[in-house]
Amino acid sequence: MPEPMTPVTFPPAFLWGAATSAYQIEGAVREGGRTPSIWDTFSHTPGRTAGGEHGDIAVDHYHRYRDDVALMADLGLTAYRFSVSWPRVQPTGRGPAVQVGLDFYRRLVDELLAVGIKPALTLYHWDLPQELEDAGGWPERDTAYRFAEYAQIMGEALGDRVEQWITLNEPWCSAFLGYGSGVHAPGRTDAAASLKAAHHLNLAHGLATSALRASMPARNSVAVSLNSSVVRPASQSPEDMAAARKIDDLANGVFHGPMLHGSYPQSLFEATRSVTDWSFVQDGDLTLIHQPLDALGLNYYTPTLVEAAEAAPAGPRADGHGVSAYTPWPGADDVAFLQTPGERTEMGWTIDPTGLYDLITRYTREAPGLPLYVTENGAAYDDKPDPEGNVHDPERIAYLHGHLSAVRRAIADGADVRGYYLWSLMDNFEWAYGYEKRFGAVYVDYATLERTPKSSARWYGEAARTGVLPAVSEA
Ligand code: PNW
Repeated sequence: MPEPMTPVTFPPAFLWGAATSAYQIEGAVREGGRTPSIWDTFSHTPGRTAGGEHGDIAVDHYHRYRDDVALMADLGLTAYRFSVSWPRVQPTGRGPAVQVGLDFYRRLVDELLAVGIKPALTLYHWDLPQELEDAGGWPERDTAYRFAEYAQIMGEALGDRVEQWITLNEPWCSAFLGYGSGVHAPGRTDAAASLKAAHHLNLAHGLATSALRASMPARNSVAVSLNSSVVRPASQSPEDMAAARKIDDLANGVFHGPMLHGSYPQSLFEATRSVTDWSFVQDGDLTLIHQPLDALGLNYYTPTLVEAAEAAPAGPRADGHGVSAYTPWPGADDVAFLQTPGERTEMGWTIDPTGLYDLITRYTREAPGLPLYVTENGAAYDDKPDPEGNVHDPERIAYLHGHLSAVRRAIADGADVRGYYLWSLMDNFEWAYGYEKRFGAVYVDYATLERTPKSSARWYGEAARTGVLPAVSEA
């Protein structure tokens, strides 16, 4: 995409946010009656995360949330997306809420509101209470009902002060990285279970949406954040186009279909026939899942490039989703994943702002009238402080400039994008990669947990304060 020469200006009400998630930043895993989530168990299992790293302390946000909110205010952010740790609120995943857990999030929200930052609360960013996993986890239908109960508790507790609600973050990762390839917690490798998990996450979303509606003021907004792949065929050949459609079903259709349109794509059933007969979908489920939403959250990092292949032999594979002997793409052994050409971030993910434009315009067509938010977008780089202690990250500024320009272009072309949440506010626990991958706009020194805004944080803060993207050269 050509660099725009004229200033890139956003609508005045556009939200300039940053995003985090509970397990990645909070630490304090044994405080206030919190019990282990599947990510505590997984990260403490040898061999699961880089260097055996875990979120026991993370960046200690649980104790430093006041300072972190003050930092956001100082930068000029107008919105903050965080997630609630389910086992902090309902340690066993059932029964009455723990007051200490609710109080933590109430204090955090009040702190945000006091400085004029709009909270967006995600109910589930992957930290399932371990007890619910022991009872079967997401492949077990009851987990969806437990989630709805938890949503009800949260709606009653915080519905008076949080307007923006997100049910699930990236259920694709929960289902297919958690139960398929096993690179995420709980680390299971069972293709049939991963599709069952996907259906129960859909059901959980629908039931939780209804529970939130019933438990909080009608003015509040309910959305979901999907990791919405931009799947491109390597060529226009019918075989490559079919491969791309199959991956699109498995990445997008499996969630967007039931949530937005009330049905699974027929082609998804066909593609996965060798794995499951989908008999776990009960009469009435699609009605429960297909609840009216107030907005759709899109998380985007990089596009996915595929081609048709001979059925892949079993064995380790690297497809940009971590390395595992098992695939997160059930029924797609005849699809090969290619590296999109171009510059890459530290994750090995190719930088492609056009993908974000394509994603936004696609969902503008697919869900007409539904406001969109970019609920995650960002880049990992190998940031290091200079001798004066400053952290310069011009690559991240260029990444943000490119992707925000793509958002602006989509708005100009008629898309209703209401806000953008940079992933992430600060460096944090990057799941299976541990602390090595730094996504933050704010640098965290892991020895002292001291926070230092990188130059990208200043750059982004200026965009937030002015509504105009500063030039990239101001890095
Ligand atoms: C998202 N993949 O994770 C999450 O929502 C964040 O918690 C995470 O830190 C961020 O993106 C950066 O990774 C993903 O393999 C993890 O396709 C893996 C994939 C996608 C998103």
